Amino acid sequence: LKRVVDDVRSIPEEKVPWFPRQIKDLDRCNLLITKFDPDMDQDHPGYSDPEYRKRRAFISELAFRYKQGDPLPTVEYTAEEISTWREVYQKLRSIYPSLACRQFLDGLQQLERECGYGDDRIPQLREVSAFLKEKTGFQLRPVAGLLSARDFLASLAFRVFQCTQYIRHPSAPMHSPEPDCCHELLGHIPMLTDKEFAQFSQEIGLASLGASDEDIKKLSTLYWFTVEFGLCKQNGTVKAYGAGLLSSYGELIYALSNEPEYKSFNPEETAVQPYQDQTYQPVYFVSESFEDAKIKLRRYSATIKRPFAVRYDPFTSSMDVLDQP
Ligand code: HBI
Ligand code: FE
Repeated sequence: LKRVVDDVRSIPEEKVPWFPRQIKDLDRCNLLITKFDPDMDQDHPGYSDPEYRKRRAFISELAFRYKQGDPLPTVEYTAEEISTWREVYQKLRSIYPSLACRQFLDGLQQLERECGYGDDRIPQLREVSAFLKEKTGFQLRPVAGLLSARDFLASLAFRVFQCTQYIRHPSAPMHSPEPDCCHELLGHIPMLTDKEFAQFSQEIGLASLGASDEDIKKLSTLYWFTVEFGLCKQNGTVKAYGAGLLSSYGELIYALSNEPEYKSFNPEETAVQPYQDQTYQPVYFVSESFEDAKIKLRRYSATIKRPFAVRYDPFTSSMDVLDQP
């Protein structure tokens, strides 16, 4: 019989890496990877723009100060920021109907009708979070930049999506080396309005809790080739559902151009495929459908060795940790 254990340290196995047990613990899941940020990366389009860097520092501060349960901070975006958003929105919006999957188009349409999405303003995390919570139970929290894979995945287990709130540099509206609000709001959020996809995302998160570094690497690679750059079949044609594609005009067109290599999604193979975070992907994985990807991922997760199982309790927003018989 399974029993709930209070402390994973009581499990007689090698040390289990710390993981959040309550939604409040996500305040500690804040390890940033700074390799692509404008203060560190000489190739970042904002590297030599002190005004941009100052603005970024201001918006980062809102995320650093945020504690679970606080109202989400709002940002008064400048005319220049809104004009960057408009350019990204219009260009991408024009190619979505032919290249994005049905779930994405449905989600975006709902956001346009009911959540103020459009080319004239940047949606606030607060209103988007309230909308998502009603659709799929996902909520947002602000984050200052690219998070470590372990912390990012852990938050998904609680149906929390960590969202950047700054926008890319105006000199490069069609591509950003790091996540920005165009990537989150246009790439990720429409998909997170889909129940099937929300569950898929949470399951990757659940599989990551307390996993070894090696398994985290595999899960983040799986995440990369599905949630970020995934393609799926729909009515006999291939469509995009990955957020990295749906927020990058150039790569979205490239990914569906027949130029790159396509492989069929298979977690064991996908999890060890090396990937590119500097330029377009040379290879994309195509799944038969979401349902298919979810079933395969669930089967894969079951093979990850952990001395315990986790189950999310939505009534208390906490994890039940069960030891294995
Ligand atoms: N951090 N802020 C942020 N946004 C992401 O989309 C994101 C991240 N960290 C890691 C990550 N995505 C994934 O690509 C995997 O490494 C989990
Ligand atoms: Fe992303």
